[in-house]
Amino acid sequence: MALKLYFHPLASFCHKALIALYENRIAFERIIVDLRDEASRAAFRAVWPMAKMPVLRDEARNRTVAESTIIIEFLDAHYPGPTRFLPADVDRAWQTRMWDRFYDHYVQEPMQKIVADRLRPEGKTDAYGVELAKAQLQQAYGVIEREMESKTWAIGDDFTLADCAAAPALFYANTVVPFAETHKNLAVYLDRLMVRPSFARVLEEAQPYFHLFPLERKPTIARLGRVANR
Ligand SMILES: N[C@@H](CCC(=O)N[C@@H](CS)C(=O)NCC(=O)O)C(=O)O
Repeated sequence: MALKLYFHPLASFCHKALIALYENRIAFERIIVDLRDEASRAAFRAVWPMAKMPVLRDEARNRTVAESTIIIEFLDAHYPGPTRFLPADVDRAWQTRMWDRFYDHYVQEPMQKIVADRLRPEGKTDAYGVELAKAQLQQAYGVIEREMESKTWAIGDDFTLADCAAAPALFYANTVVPFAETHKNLAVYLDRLMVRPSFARVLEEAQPYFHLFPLERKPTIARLGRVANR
């Protein structure tokens, strides 16, 4: 098979790439990376020395593509389908990139910081860093709440790269710092993302691994149940 995806079914940045592959029904070989396993980690490092997932390998083009956003741009360019992840219109394109960056930097990264702190050795945790990450999530929730007052998807009517970024970021962020009771528009948006068939499939495949999530509160595919106002 021309395309290989190196990923883990629980990993949020991997979800982002999987959504794009499932949206356009692109065939690919799955290579599950287990970073706790020395052989798996070494094999992955040989493909991408930074050892950050996801990584896409296109054998037909002899290309190794790292970084979830770039993987989606690559798929959009070389394996286009009915869902276009980057709008052709230049203004809509920069808005898409801006919100993709927003979800990665201000939702995924603080969420990862909070989760990763639990995996640190005793005496090496960073309580102040976790406090700052929680505050940044709250700040981001406020921005998204206002933004999603009038939108269906992250930049308007069309599902784009920005929604691929938003889906796993909000899904795990809601597990770590729940927002269903405090941010209605945000909750409605997450519910909408969770019933999108591409992301619903990603979550279904991740479910058997949810018990490995290192916080007491585990992820759940139960919808938030907030009723859309439009
Ligand atoms: N900026 C990267 C972030 C990738 C990333 O942080 N991946 C996580 C999994 S969600 C990872 O590989 N973590 C392993 C580690 O940090 O050792 C992207 O967008 O792909």
